[in-house]
Amino acid sequence: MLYLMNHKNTLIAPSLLAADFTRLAQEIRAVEAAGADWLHLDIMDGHFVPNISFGPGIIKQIRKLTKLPFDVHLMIAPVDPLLPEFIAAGADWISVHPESGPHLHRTLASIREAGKHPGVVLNPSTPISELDHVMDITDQILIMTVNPGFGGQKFLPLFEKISLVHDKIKKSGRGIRLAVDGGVSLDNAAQLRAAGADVLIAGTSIFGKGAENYAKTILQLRG
Ligand code: S6P
Ligand code: MG
Repeated sequence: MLYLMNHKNTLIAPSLLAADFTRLAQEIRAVEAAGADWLHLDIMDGHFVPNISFGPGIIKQIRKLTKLPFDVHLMIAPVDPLLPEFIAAGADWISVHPESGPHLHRTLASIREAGKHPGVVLNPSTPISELDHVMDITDQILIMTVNPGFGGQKFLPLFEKISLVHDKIKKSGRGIRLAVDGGVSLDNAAQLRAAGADVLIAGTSIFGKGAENYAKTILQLRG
């Protein structure tokens, strides 16, 4: 996949969780017009994480509203039985936590077999070694800089972990995307980019500022 090898640009993925859900269509169109690269969709089951968000039905409906790639972050367990639903609903990138199923390699392989981009999400306490034997079947590594479950939490400064994963990606020779999620803002974006992050996922720091500021914030996060 040559296009995976050639990226250098930072992508900005607004996390819909922080949008105004009474105006979902307008919010999605507004971040697309403001220059967002992906739309990040957080799926929570109240079991794997202590909160519930939305499911494949909503994804299917909003798929009609935008051409933005859907970056689906699954915080559900067990994750495997519901994968086909998210694939059918229109997910483009699907990232899973190693703790959400018994066979990470098998889960990632099934996402790839469906023609989607598999990703691995590491919680703050999840070791980098979880990536050791799945680098060849991963298109995105997502480092959590909060414990998953809620938007608007305090950023955990895991810059060293991000740099280590960046080195690991370099060694792999594959253009795996390195994403950071949780408390990302203008206060830490430059340092995250310097550590090697090339996808910045941001909820509160984009949607919290009002639609008139979406374009400016996205531009500043991108650096
Ligand atoms: C973690 C959360 C993240 C989301 C989040 C980011 O609980 O579920 O995975 O992507 O919405 O939001 P914020 O406000 O920290 O940028
Ligand atoms: Mg997320």
